[in-house]
Amino acid sequence: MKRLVVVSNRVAEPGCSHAAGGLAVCILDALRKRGGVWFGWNGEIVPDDAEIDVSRVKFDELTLATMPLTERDYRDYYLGFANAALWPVHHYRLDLARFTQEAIDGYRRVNDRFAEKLAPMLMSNDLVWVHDYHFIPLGAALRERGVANRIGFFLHIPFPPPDVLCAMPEHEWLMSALVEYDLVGFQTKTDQANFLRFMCDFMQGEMLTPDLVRVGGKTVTASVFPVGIDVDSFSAMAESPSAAERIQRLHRAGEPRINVIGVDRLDYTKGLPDRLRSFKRLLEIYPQNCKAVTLMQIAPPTREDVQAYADIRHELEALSGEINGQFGDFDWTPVRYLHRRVDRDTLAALYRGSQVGLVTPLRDGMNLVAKEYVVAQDAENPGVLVLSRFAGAAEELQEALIVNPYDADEVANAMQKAIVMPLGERKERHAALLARVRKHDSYNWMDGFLRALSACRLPLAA
Ligand code: GDG
Repeated sequence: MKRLVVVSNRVAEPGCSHAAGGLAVCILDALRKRGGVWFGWNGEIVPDDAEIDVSRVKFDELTLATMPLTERDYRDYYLGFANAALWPVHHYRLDLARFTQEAIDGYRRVNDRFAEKLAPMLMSNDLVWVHDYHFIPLGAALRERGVANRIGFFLHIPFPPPDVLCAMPEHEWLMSALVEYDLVGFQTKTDQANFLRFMCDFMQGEMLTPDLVRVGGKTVTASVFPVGIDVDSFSAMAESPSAAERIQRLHRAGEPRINVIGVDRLDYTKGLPDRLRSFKRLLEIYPQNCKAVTLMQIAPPTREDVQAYADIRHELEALSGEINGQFGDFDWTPVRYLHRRVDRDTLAALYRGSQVGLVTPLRDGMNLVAKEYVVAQDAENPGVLVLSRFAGAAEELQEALIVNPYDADEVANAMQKAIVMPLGERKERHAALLARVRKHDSYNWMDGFLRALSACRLPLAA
């Protein structure tokens, strides 16, 4: 079997995946099974004049090869371009996007440096798998350095419609870099279609087959590989005796007869203020839920150095305070909002102890929380998933209650439907959802991508 080399911005050590985030979760699940090298940033920030070296740590079959970023790189590449330009544009939020020349230059510089360090580490047979928007031009930078290996790219976040994308300065440069990969993978058919439309309408691409496009003498395969989770290990966590004990404690803590759960990094794409407004509408339209239903929202901090993230935090705190002030009582807190990370076992227990899973992003590549919620349920008495139509997961998870997260009344009505749903219907929906989550688990995702990459025609050596 060929050696696998995975590249992503952040590398997480097995056992302490401190970065709460979907990408780390699914890469680690995948790499643990197969072994290989994981190359990326170690989370450290060093002075601008520091020497940058790659360090290596081995965990059984997995080698982590990491390096730090300089202060300037962190500011320009990570905060400036990746998180203040690419992230909002790809989530259709041009209003929040900030473009500066320093940021674009920093993005190029860091991609070049990663290519510079990675190229000599590669063996000619390695499969190289680059992840996400931080490294769109990495494949092209590797090709410039003579790397002729098969290189694949997977985009974890949405690919926006061409009209949105072309508002970004340098979009032509970025998109032409994607053509240097042999395979580009997306979460959904919508993302794939947006990409192919961009290639054909804006870059004179020509479709050779439904997923093979030729652009300026290069061909690239664009396919769909929905990300999944490690179903068996997550369901074991949710079914463990310690989870049962935690669930009992949750209910003993008193308040909720019915618990609605939300788990999201505190990111403006996740629709948290809209979610709280929907919960407020639930209490207004169906007042019988007062004192009976609690929304528990876990929202660990993320990217706090970007202004838009500080803003969303204030908005959320004000809203939860307002709802608790208006509706709460001595013996009932309607919204329990935790602005911190909880450990994964606790999360599994919280999902299982909650009758409604509320996953209502305004735009999301896939959303693993939706899948985790389904897997964590007791099949004999499962809870109900309320899912945004704008999460990639909605393309598969049709048996959830699918909602428009911008429409507070629609979400409130779906929550009410979930709360009163008869056991038979809950079981039926849950069984169908679980089958779909199993079909696209983390192993199938990795296997599907790597098979497709291996099947791509080798590029000509540079
Ligand atoms: C990106 C894309 C795509 C969250 N809070 C805590 C915690 N988490 C874990 C969840 C889940 C993961 O983080 C979040 O994954 P998502 O998929 O929901 O979202 P993003 O972080 O935005 O991930 C997304 C994903 O990449 C994979 O391709 O699905 O669309 O945006 O696993 O459980 N984990 C712990 N404590 C927390 O407080 N332990």
